[in-house]
Amino acid sequence: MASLAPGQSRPAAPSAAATYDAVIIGAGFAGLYQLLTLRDKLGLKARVLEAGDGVGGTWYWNRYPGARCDSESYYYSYSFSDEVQQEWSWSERYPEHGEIRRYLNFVADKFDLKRDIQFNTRVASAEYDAAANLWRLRTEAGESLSARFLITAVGCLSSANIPNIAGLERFSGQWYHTGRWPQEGVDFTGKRVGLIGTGSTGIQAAPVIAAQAAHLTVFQRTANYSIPARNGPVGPEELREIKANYAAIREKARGSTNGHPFDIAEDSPLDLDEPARLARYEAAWERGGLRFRAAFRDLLTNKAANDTASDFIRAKIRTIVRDPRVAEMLTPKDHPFATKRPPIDTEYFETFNRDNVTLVDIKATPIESITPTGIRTSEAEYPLDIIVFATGFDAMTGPLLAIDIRGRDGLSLREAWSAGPRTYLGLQVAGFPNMFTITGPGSPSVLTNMPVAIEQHVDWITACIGHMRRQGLQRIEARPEAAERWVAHVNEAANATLLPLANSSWYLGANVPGKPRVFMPYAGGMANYARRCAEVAANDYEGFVLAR
Ligand code: N01
Repeated sequence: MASLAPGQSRPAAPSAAATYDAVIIGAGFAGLYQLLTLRDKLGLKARVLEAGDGVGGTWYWNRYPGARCDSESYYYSYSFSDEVQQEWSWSERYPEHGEIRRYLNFVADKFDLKRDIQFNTRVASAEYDAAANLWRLRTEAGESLSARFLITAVGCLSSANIPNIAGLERFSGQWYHTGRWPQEGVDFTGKRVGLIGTGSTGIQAAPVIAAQAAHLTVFQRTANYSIPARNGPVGPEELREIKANYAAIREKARGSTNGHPFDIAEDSPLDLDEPARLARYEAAWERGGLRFRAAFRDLLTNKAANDTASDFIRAKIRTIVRDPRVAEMLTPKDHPFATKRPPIDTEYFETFNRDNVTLVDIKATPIESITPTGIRTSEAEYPLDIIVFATGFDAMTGPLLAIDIRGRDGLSLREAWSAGPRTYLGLQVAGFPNMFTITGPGSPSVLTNMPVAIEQHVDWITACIGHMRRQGLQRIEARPEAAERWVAHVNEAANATLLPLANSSWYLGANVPGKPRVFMPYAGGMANYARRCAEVAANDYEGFVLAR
């Protein structure tokens, strides 16, 4: 059995068909906080089932070189405990994956959560038993559990997308997906490395791999925009100020469009003359990070406004990258800036000025196969020792559909979502009573700073279950017509933005062959969404059926 993380205690295995008030799947940000509220606030008998051997969720699996958060540490964190906020000190502006794991272990230990987490346990199936009003779960190891409430805290980006490229099984070197990175790390010293994928992950990994490997070949399908992160240490003075102002910082994040505690400018780039516009973009570029999007109010709603940002970044790429041919290949042309989740980087474009880095455009010269010794495109063969797949995830629905979930009358979630995910508020699926999906499709989730979205969902679910227990209610289920209306509203919200213009975006499921193209997250804004959820609860949970 795997060793325990520091401070981890091993919970007893449950007896056959142990029954809980709630089973939570996943021990990342969402699962940990959900366990805490259900167990310690409501006094429920709750258990977390977690596939990994430690807490962390996305940060348990994503340990690839350069993996760090794109949101800033002081607000990519829990807000529910001022003690945690005051006791924990972040070392960098953007926390590295190991530091986030240490943070989550600190929280789990502080609240003694691990005694109710069963690690190394992957859930195979969950079926609703209507007669007993219970969810019956089976793990891959064959254990059975049942629970009144099933709460999925499986993350939006946890189901690795490994492209089906002919010949991979014959490759004689090593290959890895970034989202399943070996805990012991990978030594690239002296190796010829091929990196497929230039999303946020590939863009973080490329400079770090290039600095260590003998040679790095980046296989790019779609050129991407990226903004410099401007990472650095957080000094003691800054830390003191953050800790003194946490209440205001959190309030601002919760009241924002995407869970970030900063203001979005109120004007449009089209209101300014060119020198003033460029000066604004320069300042935003120098400050770095996802906040670049806040330089103007309408970058995601007005194509002409967006063009000015896209052109600014294209010009930056041409300035940074010395070889004009390579710069041209790296210049995004087929989608507006930020319609795919914008990466932030540390010397990504600069990496292509190194002698040991080659860029291959696999839209122009597609990969034909993986050979025993490398990758063959329509034009050339690239000898490799290691292949890194930074090819992303079967996002949002993938982790849920990986479990055989069945609601009323044996209806599988896969059938219910055959034309794309349909939820009410991203919290429940009609036909799946007492199942809650934390940051499920149809909620703001991945369009926000995740801990804000997670805390809002957990608090809502906890309040809902608390209400049910006080009222003696045993079952809550989304009404199909409420879900239909919500799905229509989710589409409407997406169509009011430029987001659907990115054809190959994972927001649309377009990165996974055969996946229905539906814009999955809710683009109407975090604060609006939270208000709507609060109204639903205040109106006696309108849109849900509650029963004894
Ligand atoms: O995945 P992606 P990611 N052949 O889907 C390419 C979050 N995140 O892991 O654009 C060749 O964005 C694909 O090409 P294309 C963040 O929300 C957060 O990078 O589809 N190439 C693309 O270039 C992010 O958005 C953080 O044409 C193939 C790349 O692989 C999300 O995770 C850090 C291919 C996949 O990009 C996902 O990012 C990192 C194929 N068959 C990620 N299939 C932090 O906050 C796909 N590609 C730290």
